[in-house]
Amino acid sequence: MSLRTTPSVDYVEDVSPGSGVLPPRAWYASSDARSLSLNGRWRFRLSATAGAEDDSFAEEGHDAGTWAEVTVPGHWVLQGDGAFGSPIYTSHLYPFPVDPPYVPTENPTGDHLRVFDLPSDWPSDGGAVLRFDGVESCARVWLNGTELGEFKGSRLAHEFAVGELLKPGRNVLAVRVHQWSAGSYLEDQDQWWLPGIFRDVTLLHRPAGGVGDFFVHASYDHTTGEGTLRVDSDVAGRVTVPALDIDVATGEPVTVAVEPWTAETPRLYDGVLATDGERVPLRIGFRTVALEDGLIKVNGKAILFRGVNRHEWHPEKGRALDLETMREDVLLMKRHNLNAVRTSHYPPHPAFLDLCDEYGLWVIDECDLETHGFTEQDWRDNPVDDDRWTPALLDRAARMVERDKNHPSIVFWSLGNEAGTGRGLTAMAEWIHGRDPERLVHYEGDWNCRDTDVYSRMYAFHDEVEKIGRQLDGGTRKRRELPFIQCEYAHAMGNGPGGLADYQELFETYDRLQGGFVWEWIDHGVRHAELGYAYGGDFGEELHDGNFVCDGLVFPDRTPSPGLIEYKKVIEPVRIEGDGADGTVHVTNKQDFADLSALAFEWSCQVDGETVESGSLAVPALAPGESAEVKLPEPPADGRGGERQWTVRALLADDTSWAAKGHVVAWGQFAVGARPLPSFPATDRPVPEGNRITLGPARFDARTGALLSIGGVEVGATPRLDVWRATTDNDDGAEWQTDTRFGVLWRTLGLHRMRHRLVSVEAGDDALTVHTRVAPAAREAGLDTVYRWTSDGERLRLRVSVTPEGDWTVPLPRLGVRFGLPQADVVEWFGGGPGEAYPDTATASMVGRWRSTVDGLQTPYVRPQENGARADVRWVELGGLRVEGEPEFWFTARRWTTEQLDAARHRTDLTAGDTVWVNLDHGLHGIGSQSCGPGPLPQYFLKAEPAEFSFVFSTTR
Ligand code: IPT
Repeated sequence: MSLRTTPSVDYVEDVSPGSGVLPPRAWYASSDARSLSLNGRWRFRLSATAGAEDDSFAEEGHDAGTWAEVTVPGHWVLQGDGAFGSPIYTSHLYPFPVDPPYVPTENPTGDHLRVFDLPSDWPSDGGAVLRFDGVESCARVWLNGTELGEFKGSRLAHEFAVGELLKPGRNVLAVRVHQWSAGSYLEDQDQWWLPGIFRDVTLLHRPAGGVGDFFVHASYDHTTGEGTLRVDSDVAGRVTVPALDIDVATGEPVTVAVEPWTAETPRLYDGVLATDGERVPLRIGFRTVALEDGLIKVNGKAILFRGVNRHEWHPEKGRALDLETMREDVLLMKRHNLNAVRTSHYPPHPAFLDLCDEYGLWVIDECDLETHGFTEQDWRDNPVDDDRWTPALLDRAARMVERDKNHPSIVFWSLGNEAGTGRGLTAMAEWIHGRDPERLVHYEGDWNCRDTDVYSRMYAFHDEVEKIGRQLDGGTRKRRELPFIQCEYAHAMGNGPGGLADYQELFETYDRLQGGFVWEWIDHGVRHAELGYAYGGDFGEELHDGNFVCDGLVFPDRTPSPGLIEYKKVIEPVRIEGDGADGTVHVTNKQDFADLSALAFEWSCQVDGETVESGSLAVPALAPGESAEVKLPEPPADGRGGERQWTVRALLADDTSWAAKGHVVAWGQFAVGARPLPSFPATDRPVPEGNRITLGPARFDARTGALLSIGGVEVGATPRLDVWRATTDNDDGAEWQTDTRFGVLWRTLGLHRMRHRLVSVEAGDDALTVHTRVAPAAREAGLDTVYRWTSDGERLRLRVSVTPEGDWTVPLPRLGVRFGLPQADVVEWFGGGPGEAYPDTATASMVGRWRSTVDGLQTPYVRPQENGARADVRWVELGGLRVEGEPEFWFTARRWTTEQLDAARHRTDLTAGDTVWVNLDHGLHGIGSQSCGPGPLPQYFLKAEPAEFSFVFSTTR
């Protein structure tokens, strides 16, 4: 056999999808046909260009003994400790010149070699197929020295027929992978560029008479309660479903009474497709997806997506996910009340879709297609509007649909993401509609809905969404008749997203609004020895988009962020409202299909945040959409004169596949009466003594009015006005945002460098009054601030009065006081918790008694920024002090200053100092989601206006 010695690399820049590959087909695991996983350690050689090495490595007997090794599935840039290059992050810019279909000469190329023994009992009949589930971005393949072909389409399966080439005993599989190819132009998703064989490689025996491709059609007629099953199969055979007594020939429909499949009730029936040579297990879910009355309906009912966009991500393995990680995603989603996933922006590993079928999630399966970088040239030369590329687009559409068509969870096919518009997309939509008329087609870029069955948008502001809900948005006639979803909204970058509850209210008010998918599931931080988690720029990329890649509801290690906790509360499938005064609870089943029989309800009553009584609450098994009023028992007597409140929880009544009995699904809280405010008679008078003033338990500096100590507690830094916060990603906003970005304005105004001018210190009859003016350099605007200290002999009260002076056109980041304590560790408070909350992210903040440590209060955003505030705090104790608020306040404590937090780029930049910095805030500005969406709604602005608030300090030791 002779191999070329001068390698031709033309295929790399060829727009065609590839050659030598088998037609796409359904992805399944056979019951009886043999398979051999070729995952594991492979020999690996990296070259700098596509044609640096000849083909001889693919030849039998090639000595790869000096080569390195990599793990398959995997990305070579995440292996070898940097020896194999490093990841590149760009959001939408191509990291190479836009010169389609050409790619740079510097084209990292990984030669992979795997020698394997064919098991001695490998069947000799039939054929064999070699399957690659995902290779980025272009692969050329040889088996035992014979070239099989080459392909592109990174997150799609590709198979080669290899029966003739397999040998008993030793076989040599050679795969050359190029990081860049013409296909890269179609794969400009907002994520790390990560070359490699990153999904499974499997050798599959194909027995004679075995199953080829098949298509399970399982519909449900909600008017009769019957399902109709028809399995079309390339190779004729029989289909059996024991639980339904079904035993029919392939191609033949059969109708029987069934329980339907929905995301809420994911009933799957086990079946078998048997041909002469093979048996394939089926997991059948009966459901009918339709566009009816301008609504997306499943089984005759309109559904509401409570969704999320999921990229595949693991902080060490990149997009090479194992089954347990996929399951963790699904379990976390179910436990947080999510019911839908958009597989942004490519078909996921097929096992993930099995899990969606099994646990119950609606899926928008998205094609591996994005050409976003062409927006930089007004979409000129966009491959989706260039017939030369259409075969590649159709190949991608077919590879998605054929691979995934047997999943009941998939209700929409999505053409791709951010690819502009063009004939190629239309061709894809036409092909998909023809091949699978039983599902709907999605694509966001098509605002006229020429090719789609839904009007889909991303990051539309609340007011526009409301307009669309009211059908006042105009548009083409076709669009006006379609339902609306936000395929992306609520950008979860850093602290946030804010405004979720406001969106949900709209979704639940207008029928046309069928929900949305938060952007996005997980922060794509890369585990890094020095930085903790790396983001764009940390690998020295010449072009990058920084931490825009860390915008998930879970941190890189999948710990839920406060955003996920908030989302869980906002999308509760049961709404629990109530009137604490008259003891009525109003329960509504917000689900589309399931009644409430899976849930048990519990009430508890708290006095000052401590539960004093609890019991179970009988709530009828309400049907979807139904509500009921339920009476609470008499509240416990108001003996202590404390603050009384009810908490009602909905818990899983039994274990489910995704959470254990007792898991809290939803809750509501309602006050029995108003909070009694602390009474505080100012009985003591300030006593000046040299350079000190004593007032009750406190000592002050007579010259500056600074608080020095309260009782035995030294105060490291006196409470003084603070308006600054380490701007969040949402404060800073995206550069292309046209609305005001307050994070930028605040800094321009100088709110991060306020100066405090002491006007006077006055020891009066019953108060020590310190008058200051707080303002930044170069500006006339300032805040006249008066601190009035009084004491009742044991405690100390601070009243802060703030009057803005000059022209304040911007809201304030925060308004409160900051002080320092030399030591504090354990923190206890009565107020909102357990997690952080801000004005427009506070739905999940539950009023109660909470305990944490100062370190435990920090939210580990990958790029450090304002975090960790607790809402509605009545009192807090830490470092020997107790602080009570009049009114309730926002509490934050950290071992570094706001300025240090602001300057940090990674968490590893933050080191604990010897002071615990405490912020007691009267107000905080909202969070919004302007890193890629609207800023906070006006009702969450912290306006610069006159304010007065008080704190009562006492010691706890
Ligand atoms: C939108 C993209 O579809 C998504 O992939 C991601 O980049 C997201 O934004 C931001 O994180 S496109 C947006 C810039 C309008």
